[in-house]
Formats: sequence, C-alpha cells, structure tokens
Amino acid sequence: MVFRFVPEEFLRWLQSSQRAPRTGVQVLATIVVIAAALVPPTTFAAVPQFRLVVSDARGVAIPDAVVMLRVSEISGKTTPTSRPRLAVPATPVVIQQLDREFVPRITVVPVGARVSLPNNDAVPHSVYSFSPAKQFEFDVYVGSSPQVLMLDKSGIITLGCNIHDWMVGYIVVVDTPFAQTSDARGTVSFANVPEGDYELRVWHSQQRAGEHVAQISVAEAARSQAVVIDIAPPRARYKPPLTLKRY
Ligand SMILES: [Cu+2]
Repeated sequence: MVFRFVPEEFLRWLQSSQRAPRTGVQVLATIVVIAAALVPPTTFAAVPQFRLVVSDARGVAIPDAVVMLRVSEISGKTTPTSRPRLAVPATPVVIQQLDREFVPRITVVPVGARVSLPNNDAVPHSVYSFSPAKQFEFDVYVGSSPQVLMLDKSGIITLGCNIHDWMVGYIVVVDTPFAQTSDARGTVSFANVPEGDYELRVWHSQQRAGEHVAQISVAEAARSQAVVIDIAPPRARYKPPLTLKRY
C-alpha cells in the first residue's frame, strides 16, 4: 500500500462528527504513526561505478590482484547496514587441468560455491590443497573430475599437483559480492556500491607480506582511488616438455 498524506483530508477525518469521539491519546498516537510513516527510511546512496587501480610503489599497474570490499565492522563511521547478497552459482565452477596447468590460474568464487576440477589432459594429475579454507588430495584421471568441492569458508586456497611441481592455482573464496581480479591496467570496477566505509583487502600471489588490508571510504566524490601493494618478482619455474612417458 502506498501511503499518501493529504493534510486537509487528515484534519477532516480527525474532526469528523460521524466518528466516535477520540481521546487525546488516540489522536496523539495516530499523529505519531503518521509522522513515522512520513520520515524516509535511512538509505545509503550508491556509487554507480567505483573504481580501484592497483599498482606498485613505482606506479606500475598490477594485474591479477584480487580486490575485495567488505562491509567494515571496525569503523565508527557510517557503514552500509544491509549487506548485499552473494550470488552463488547454481552449477559448479570449473577449474580445468589443461596443458599441465590449472586453467584459470586464479578463480574467485563466493562462499557456498562448488568447484569441479576436470582433467582435460591426456596425463593423470594428483591435486591437493593444504590451505585452511579447504583441504583435499585426490588423483584425477584423464577426462574426469572425481570430486566436486563445496567451498564453505572464505580464504585463499592454493592448488598444487603431486605429479607436476610447477602446477599452481588459486581459488579465492570471498564473502562479499564486491570482489574482482584486476585487469591488465590494474583496474577493478564495482557497480552500485553503497556509500560508506569498507574493509579493503587485496590479495596477489606474489605479495611479500600477505594480504593488503586497509579501511576505505566509498563516496561519489572519490569514485576512483589508487591502491599500492608490494609484490615480489615472479619466481622462475621449470616446466619440462611433455615426455614420451607422458609425464
Ligand atoms: Cu599434474
């Protein structure tokens, strides 16, 4: 029902001689109820496009960084009260073992997502994770995915293969809908972010000192902000050619 307040009608209704006489308390209660209905609910304006650009201290753009905006519990300042819903994919998210690599190398999924790990190579793999967010170890034969993993805890899951040392992949399990991987220009862009304070987390596989955590204020007046993180150069890795033994 849409409530429309017409003062003249309200006064006429209050004064109506056809109604049973009302007590002062009843009239006051009616006025309080109507006044409450007239106060707009507290809403947070949303920033249509909120952009963050990740770089190192020299200003070099950093791609493949996972940027997360989480509702802040720490700040005393205005914070969006209604957490936006996480959209959990209806079907398992696929991370292939292909050309003796995890493809994609970095996968961002919400808490509650399921992940399958099909082996699309002609050689077997044996995948594992020792990460607290999800631990497992199983052999994956050609063309199959023996398990579908349910990811019920946020955090970083590092994937490895017991057979191929160089294989490494990451699943970033997030508890916020505002999570994205930075593009070649180090940029992420979130749509419709309610204004307020957030916890900003930035994870990169080559970070020297773990996840970058900071407080950040999202506002229309500051809809593009820079984030500086510290990463080490990529480690050299040896991937031997596929041998006749099909290793
Ligand atoms: Cu392997």
